[in-house]
Amino acid sequence: MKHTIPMVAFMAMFSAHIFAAAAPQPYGALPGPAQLAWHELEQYAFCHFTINTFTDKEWGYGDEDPALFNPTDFDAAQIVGTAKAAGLKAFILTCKHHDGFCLWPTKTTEHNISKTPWKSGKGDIVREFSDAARRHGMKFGVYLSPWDRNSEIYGTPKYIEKLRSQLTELLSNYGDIFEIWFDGANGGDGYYGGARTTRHIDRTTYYDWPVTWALANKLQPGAVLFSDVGPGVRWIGNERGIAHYPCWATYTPKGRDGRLPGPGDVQHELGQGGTVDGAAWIPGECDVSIRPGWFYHAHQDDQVKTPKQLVDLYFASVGHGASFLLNLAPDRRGQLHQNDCYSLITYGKIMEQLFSKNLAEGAKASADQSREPNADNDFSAMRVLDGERSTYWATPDNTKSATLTLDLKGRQSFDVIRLREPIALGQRIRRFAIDVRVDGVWKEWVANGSSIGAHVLFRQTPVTADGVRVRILESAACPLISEVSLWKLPDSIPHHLPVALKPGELDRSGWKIHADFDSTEHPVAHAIDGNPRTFWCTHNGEAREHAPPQSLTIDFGKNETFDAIEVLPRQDNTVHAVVDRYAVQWSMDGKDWSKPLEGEFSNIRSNPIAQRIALPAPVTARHLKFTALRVLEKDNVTIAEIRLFSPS
Ligand code: FUL
Repeated sequence: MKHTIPMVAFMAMFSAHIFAAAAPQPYGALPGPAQLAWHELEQYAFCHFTINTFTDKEWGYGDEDPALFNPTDFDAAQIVGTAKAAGLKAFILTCKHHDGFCLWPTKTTEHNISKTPWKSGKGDIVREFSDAARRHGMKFGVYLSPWDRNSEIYGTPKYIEKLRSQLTELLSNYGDIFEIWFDGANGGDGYYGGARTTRHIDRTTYYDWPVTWALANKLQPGAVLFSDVGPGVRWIGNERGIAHYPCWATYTPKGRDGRLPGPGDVQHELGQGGTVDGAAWIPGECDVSIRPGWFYHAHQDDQVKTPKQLVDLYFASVGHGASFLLNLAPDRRGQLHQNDCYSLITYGKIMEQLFSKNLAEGAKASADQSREPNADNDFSAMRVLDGERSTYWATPDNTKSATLTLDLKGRQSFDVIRLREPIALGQRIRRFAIDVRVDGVWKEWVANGSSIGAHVLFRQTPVTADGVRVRILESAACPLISEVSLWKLPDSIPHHLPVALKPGELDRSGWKIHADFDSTEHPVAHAIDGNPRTFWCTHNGEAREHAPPQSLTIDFGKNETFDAIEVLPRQDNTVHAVVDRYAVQWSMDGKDWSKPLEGEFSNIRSNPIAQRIALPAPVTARHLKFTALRVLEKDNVTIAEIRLFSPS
């Protein structure tokens, strides 16, 4: 007995040592191998290109003649290559949309590509895209609509067999598939083999999803299965490409009626943020189209999202912890329109520039607590800087809060920070804040950090600092971090589409524009964005209108010579707030302005076309001021576009 106490103490010390040196235990729901691989993609392409491209519709009824599908100059490499240039890592094709038309020569229905004039019925669009994706080093995925408005047996159990046969064809004949996309949409009515009726199905039971999912898993074990409820990846709950923050990778789906949900029956709102400590690992995916519609419509050519909008979407999706599924809509040639190409390629360049230099490189990382190393793992704070997702800084068990500090290699200027947890061990951190050290003083930079998971990015006010500190305030299990990195966005991100310059028109891409009153709803930047539908408006929706005189000023960034100014009034069929008296002035330095040249826009009420102000003689200046002196009807000011022309 006499030896008991020292012996117990010795054992305790010994086991504490063993315990401390062991790797941390996983916490909560965990990702499977296919999900771990999927998390590394972060952003990838969707492609809606089928019969609707040729009928100008978003949903086909199912009665479309396959002969309509006839791209004049199909080029999978142009589409996939542009997606690659945008930095997208994979490509998911709508192999069959709701109209039931199959883009591959399926044995399950006559309603397919072999009945089209394209390549005399010998073509296979799924093959073309899957081959092109592989050639470009990108993964390939398939979208297969469960709803089929063409099939005469839709609504009967036999249709489920047909759907599974289609799935089997797609998953057996086109190589490795990384994601299978099951759409929850089901509008009821359709052609249904000529019945032209409405068919209701019970979304929770009709498709018998567990059996279909098991089939998919058997044929493609490396694929993640997408639907409103997963089981591999969940819908984020909107088609705007925006995840909530926090956005947990774990999720407990809830059905509308409280039953265990099937796809199409889930409370979508919940998908936006997931569930903290949710039942399963089902991370969110943000799907959004680069155009207003999912399919190509020529009248939307000027509404393609700009590079700036794509960057914003990246931060609202990947930045919040979800993935970014960006839809591309090839035109009737079977290629991406030049505006889409411009935005995608420019977006790719911006992101490449953003991630070209990690400003945390060369820093020294330390922590107030670190786990003891063992033979396999070091667990030190320096692991957050080694660029490896699988290595990480770890704290001792039972730790719930800790601080990690980076002493940067000198002063660094940055505006983006990315954090990662080693997700193979679960999503653990619940709350954190980030400070930066500026001139020796710590200042809070990110206040409300919560979810991290595979990735979270914060785009903040640019700062020049020599230290960064991550304060973990709450964690469900001892916190682990595999990456802290710092980045700087390029100074200028194009916020307009390229528009063919009119003869003599000055290029507006480097211009900076400013207004006396700049509204958030209709910013003055709209006056030089090349889009005639958008406009600057000094009424911001609130009670107060900002009445004339109202000025906008433009800095060309260099001296320009011009002899005409063109002003386009708003083009939305109203004369409210349309300018009909103006003054223009110019300046070399933005301080000393020329005498105002005043004038009127005659007949603008009846004919609101572009108005040309011809200057008496060519002017060389760096700045222009346009002042609206009077408007029609309302008490605020609107301008759709302002352009300058050099002397011919
Ligand atoms: C929706 C569909 O109804 C749209 O047509 C599109 O395919 C989109 C990605 O999913 O639910």
